[in-house]
Amino acid sequence: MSLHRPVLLTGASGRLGHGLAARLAAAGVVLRLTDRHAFPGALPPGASFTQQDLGDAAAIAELALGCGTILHFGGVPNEGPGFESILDANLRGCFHVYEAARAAGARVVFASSNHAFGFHPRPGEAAARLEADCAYRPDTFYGLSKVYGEQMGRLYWDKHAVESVQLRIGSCTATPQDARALATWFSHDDLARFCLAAIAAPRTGWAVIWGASANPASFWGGDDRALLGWEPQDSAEAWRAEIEGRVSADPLVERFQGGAFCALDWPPGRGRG
Ligand code: 15L
Repeated sequence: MSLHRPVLLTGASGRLGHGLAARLAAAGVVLRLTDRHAFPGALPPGASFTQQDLGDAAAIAELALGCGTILHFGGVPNEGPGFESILDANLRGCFHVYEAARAAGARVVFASSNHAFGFHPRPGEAAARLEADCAYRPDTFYGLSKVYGEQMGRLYWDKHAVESVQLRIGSCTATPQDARALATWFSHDDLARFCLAAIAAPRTGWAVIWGASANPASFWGGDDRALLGWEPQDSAEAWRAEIEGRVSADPLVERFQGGAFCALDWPPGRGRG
């Protein structure tokens, strides 16, 4: 792959896509941006923008033609009202992106999520850090849609030799927001450096990366980062004094990696302790 072929970024107007576009353009990446919502503010230098829904397979395929990489950040980014909310963008949309990648000969970087693993207990005396090949334990329909996306990448690699990197994003915010983020925080700069490495890597096959900064308290262990030559540089530890007291009063939220997502729709009457 190469930094010289254009890169298609879906979800470019979203919380992560917007800042990522600016950082990648500053590093010299030629970007084709797309989102169903208008791009907020001025376009980064050299970038084009097409307002497009992921539901239109032909339009996505056309946008991907000539691209070396598709950074797939589009889709519903949180648990919505039930299963229907993720069906179009996260399931059908992901299929359209993989079909477009197959036709274009492009690599996919899939914005997966820690919520595909949210019902794993947090590491401690009874549990070790998770390795990349651990079992999926989604905490929501949203998390389940990320399992589907990762496994769609697996299918397209095994059957069609489409390369993909599953980025299991923790908490990507400007600064870490609570005690859980001492483990899960992923800085915007580490995300951008990761994307540059994933675009430039000579070969990835179907690879998996935990999307977190170099946090000593991380929930996650080994992954395929050596393939990309990428290491995170930031750490949530610098904010420890400020955030370590920010914990939930709900024991259920504190027990599992997915935090508050695990407590959503938890049946009344089922114990939380
Ligand atoms: C995610 O996948 C969400 O998109 C984001 O809103 C956060 O909840 C994040 O995970 C997290 O777990 O902190």
